[in-house]
Amino acid sequence: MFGELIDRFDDIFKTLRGAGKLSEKNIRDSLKEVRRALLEADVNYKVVKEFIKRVEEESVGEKVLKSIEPGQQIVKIVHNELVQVLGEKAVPLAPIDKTPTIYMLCGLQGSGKTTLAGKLALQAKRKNKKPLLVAADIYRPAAITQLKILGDSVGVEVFHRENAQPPDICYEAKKYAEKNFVDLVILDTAGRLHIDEELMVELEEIKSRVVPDELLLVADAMTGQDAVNLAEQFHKRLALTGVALTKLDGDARGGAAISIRAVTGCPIKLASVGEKLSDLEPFHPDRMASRILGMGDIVSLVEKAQQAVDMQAAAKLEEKLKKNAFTLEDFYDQMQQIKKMGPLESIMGMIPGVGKALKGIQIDEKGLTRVEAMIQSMTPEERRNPQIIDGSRKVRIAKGSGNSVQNINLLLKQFAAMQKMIKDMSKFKFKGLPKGAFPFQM
Ligand SMILES: Nc1nc2c(ncn2[C@@H]2O[C@H](COP(=O)(O)OP(=O)(O)OP(=O)(O)O)[C@@H](O)[C@H]2O)c(=O)[nH]1
Ligand SMILES: [Mg+2]
Repeated sequence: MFGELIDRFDDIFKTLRGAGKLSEKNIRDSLKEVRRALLEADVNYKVVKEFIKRVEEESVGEKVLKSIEPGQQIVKIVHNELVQVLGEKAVPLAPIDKTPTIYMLCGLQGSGKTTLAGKLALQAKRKNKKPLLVAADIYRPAAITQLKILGDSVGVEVFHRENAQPPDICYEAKKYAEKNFVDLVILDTAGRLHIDEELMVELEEIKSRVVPDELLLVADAMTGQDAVNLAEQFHKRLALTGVALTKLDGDARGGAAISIRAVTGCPIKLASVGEKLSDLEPFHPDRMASRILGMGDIVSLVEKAQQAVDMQAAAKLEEKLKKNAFTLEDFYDQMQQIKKMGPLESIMGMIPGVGKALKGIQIDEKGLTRVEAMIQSMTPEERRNPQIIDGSRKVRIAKGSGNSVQNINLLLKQFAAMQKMIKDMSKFKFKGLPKGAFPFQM
C-alpha cells in the first residue's frame, strides 16, 4: 500500500537531507513536490492545501533554517502534520463491556463488511469474549450462507431469520444475545451498489432499534475519493462512530486513508490489510504516517510478532540458542511462526528502510516452501543432527521433497553457517552476517 507515495517522499527527503544548508527557496521547492505527490496519491485537494500551508508555516522560519539539520527538521514537521491529518491519536473501538455490546457494520457492496465481521468475531474470541454474528442482509441470496461458512470457520454462532426485515432481525438478535450471555453482537448489514434512500432508511431504523455501541462504515480504500465522499454522506446521515478502511493491502494510492478523517471528522478505527481473518490492525495515525513516509512501523511489527509467537516456545528457543543446540527442527518451527505473521512482503514493509529497498524484488515465498518441504522429508534424527545425512539420504530427501541434491546441499551449508553465527553470537563474537547465511536463497 502507498507504494508510489512512499517512493516520492523518499526522493524528496533525500534531496532535503542531502542539501546541508537550506534556503527558503529549497524548502518551497520541496513542498511543491510534496504537494504534487499528495495530489497524485489522490488525496483530497482541500486537505492537501491545508496540509502544505501548515507545513510551510512551520518550515520557513529562522528556527528551521538555522538548525543543525534543517532537512531532518522538515521531515519531522511533515511527519507531525501527517499524524494530525490522519487523526492525531488512535481511537479504539467501543469496549466489549456489556452483555451485549453491539457493533453495526454498514457500507457499499463488496466493501468487505462480511469479512470484517468475521475478523471482529475472531478478535473477540481471542479475548475470551462470546461473539454472535447477525445476518442482516436478506437481499443477496448467498449472504446468509457466506456468513454461516465464516461463522463455522471461527467457531462463532450466526443469527439469521427467514422472511423477516433487517431491523426486526437485528432487534431479535439483540434480545437473543441478552438471554444467551453474548458479549459482542456484530450486525452484518446489506450492501448496495450506490447510496440510496431505501438503504439509508433501513440503516437508520436498525440503528434506532438496537442502539449500537459502534456504528462503523466499511469503506474500500481502493476506491480513493469515492470512499471519502461515501464516508461524508454516511456520516451526515447516520452519525458514524468510526470508519474501517479495507483493502489497504492492495495498491490503493492512499488518498482515502489520508483524506477521510480530515474531510469527515470521523475517526478511522480499523485497517483491514488482507483477506485472511487475522489481517486486521487498529488504525494508529502516528504509525501510519511513519509507514507512508518510509520510516517503517516497528511497533506494529512487534505487536504482530507477539500475537503470532508462542511465548513458551520462544523461551525454550532462547534456552537452546544459549546452549548452541539450535537444530533444523527449531528452524522449521521458526518458519511457521513467521508465516503466522502474514505475507512476508507486508512484514518487511514495516521495517524502516526495508520497504523501499525491497521495491521491485519479488520475495520468494516459494523458496521458503521448498525449504520446508526439504526439512519435512528428513527424519527427526536428521533434523537434529544434519551431519548424519549421507549421499544416498540426500538423494532420497531431494526426491521426497521435489528438489535437487544441490538444493539440499545448499540448505545444509547455509544452515551450518547459521549455526556457526548463532554460536558466535552467543559468545559475543558476532561481527556481522557470514556470507551466504541469510536468507536461504535458492
Ligand atoms: N485484499 C483484500 N481483500 C479484502 C479485504 N477485505 C475484504 N476483501 C475481499 O473483498 C471481497 C468482498 O468482501 P465481503 O466481505 O464479502 O464484502 P461485503 O461488504 O460483505 O459485500 P456485500 O455483502 O456483497 O455487500 C471478498 O473477496 C473479500 O475477500 C481486504 O482487506 N483486503
Ligand atoms: Mg456481505
